[in-house]
Formats: sequence, C-alpha cells, structure tokens
Amino acid sequence: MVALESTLIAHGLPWPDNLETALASEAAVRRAGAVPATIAVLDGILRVGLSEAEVEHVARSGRFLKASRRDLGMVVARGLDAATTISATLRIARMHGVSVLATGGLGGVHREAAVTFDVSTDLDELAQADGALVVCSGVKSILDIPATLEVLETRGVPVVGYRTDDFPAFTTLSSGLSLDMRVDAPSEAAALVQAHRRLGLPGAVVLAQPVPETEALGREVMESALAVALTEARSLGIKAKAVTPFLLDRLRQATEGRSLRANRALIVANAELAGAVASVLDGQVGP
Ligand code: PSU
Ligand code: MN
Repeated sequence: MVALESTLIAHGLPWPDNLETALASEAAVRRAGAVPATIAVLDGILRVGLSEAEVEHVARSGRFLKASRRDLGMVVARGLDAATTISATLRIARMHGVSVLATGGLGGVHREAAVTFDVSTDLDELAQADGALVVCSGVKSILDIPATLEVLETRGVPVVGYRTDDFPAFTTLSSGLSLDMRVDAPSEAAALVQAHRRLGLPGAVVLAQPVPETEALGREVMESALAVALTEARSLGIKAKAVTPFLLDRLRQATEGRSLRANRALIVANAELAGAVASVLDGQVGP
C-alpha cells in the first residue's frame, strides 16, 4: 500500500487540478502494482483510503482544516474534517501498518527560521517514522533547502536521489546541492529501505525524485518569483500554516500556471515510483 497525503489536495492545489491530481496519483500507484490509500480525517475519524466521492469532498469543500500531527487529537475529539500534512499522514499510515508514502515536497526549515522558528513537524515525524519510505521531489522550494538537509542529517534521515546525484528542488530539477546516496531502480531503493529496517535504524528513508524534465522550471525563474511572494507574505503578515498555500498560489500566478503543471506532474510521478517500490517491498518482512 502507498499512503497519499491530503493537504496538497485541500490546500496545495486549486480546484479542479487538486481533484485531478489526487485521482491521477491513485491511478499511478495502481499502475505500479500497489494499492493507494489517500489519508484524511472525515468527521473526526482517521481514514486510510477514501472513495472517489470522498476525495472529491476533500478537494472541493474549502472547509477542511490543515492538520499536522499535533492537531489530530483536537480534530478527532471535535469530530472535524481535516486534510493531513505529511507528518499527520505518515503517523496515521504507520498506525495502520502502511509504511510507504508519496507526496510532492516535504515541509522543512523555512527561510528566516532563525527568527520565526518556523520548522515543519514533517522533519520530526520523519525522524520518528522508523523504516518508512517517503517519496518526494525534495522539499518545497519556498524553504531554506540547505538548512532542511542539515536537520535531516542531524535527525538521522537518509536522503537518497532517484536517478540523480543532486537534491531536487520541487518544480526545479536540482537545488544545486549534491546528495551522498543515489539509486537508479525501485528494487535498489527497496533494498536500501530493507537494510535500514534490518539494522533497526530509526527514522524514515527519503527518496527524492526530480520533477519530470518536460515540466521542470528554471531555478532563476522560481527564485525571483519566490522573492516577490515572500516579501508580499511578510507585508501582509501571513504566518504559520497559511504561508505555504499563499506562496504556492503566488508562484502559480507569477509563472502563468507553469509551477502548477510541474507540481501536478511531480506528485503523480512520485506516486508511481512509491507504488513501484512498495510492490517490491510487499511480501518482505515489515518495519
Ligand atoms: N508540498 C506541496 N504542497 C503542500 C504541502 C507540501 O506542494 O501543501 C504540505 C504538505 O502536506 C506538508 C505541509 O506536510 O505542506 C508542511 O506544512 P508546514 O510547512 O506548515 O509544516
Ligand atoms: Mn510551519
């Protein structure tokens, strides 16, 4: 099984691209020989696997909260609807014995975190999700990428490039930062995860796959659009959970939709890769 997060459906992508991307991701997991399970909280119930109608509800409601791991208790106690971030999705998946997750970009250390202390809980959950595999295209480009990689190193989370020597930068092929580890096939990724598990090492393994080349954006384009968006966020006083949705939306406008197309393409490609690795891992000893 492959867990898919729902925050990117409810808060990361606009309607109707969000629904299309969510369903295309599920189809990609199936194509690769695995079973998709989109995770969300519906009426206070943790759900692993949604019907198509439920996925659509997450995509169009507009009233889903963004729940990270720490919010789950409140959401359940109050019977609320919530989309789950990577930290919450990974935790719920592992509660149900699912240890492979696919997403777009990880949360991480925000720029100016030295002042704001804005560091995503995703990093903390990755450090605790022993033997899990998270497939992504790096971290969100709006983050401080070198600082995020430093934290992942400190917390013992291996970061492995998929057919790349560089850490990808979300909608951009490379962050310009090189990685120590690379694999070139799903079976190689599965072997690495198995070894990590056998050794009883803590933390998840992060498998980082670049955005499909035909959809990739140039680094300069993204950086300049981002600089403008960050300034705007600051002047509007956008904080905490609202930062990511705001910046993603501004980047979409600044790139005339290209960042959105790239975002969709990488999410689906990561779902397919996660499905391929999960089907190799299936039948082997779990974490
Ligand atoms: N990547 C995207 N869009 C998103 C996210 C990641 O392209 O919406 C979400 C993920 O759910 C991730 C969360 O877990 O952002 C991190 O949010 P924060 O930085 O507030 O911790
Ligand atoms: Mn944050």
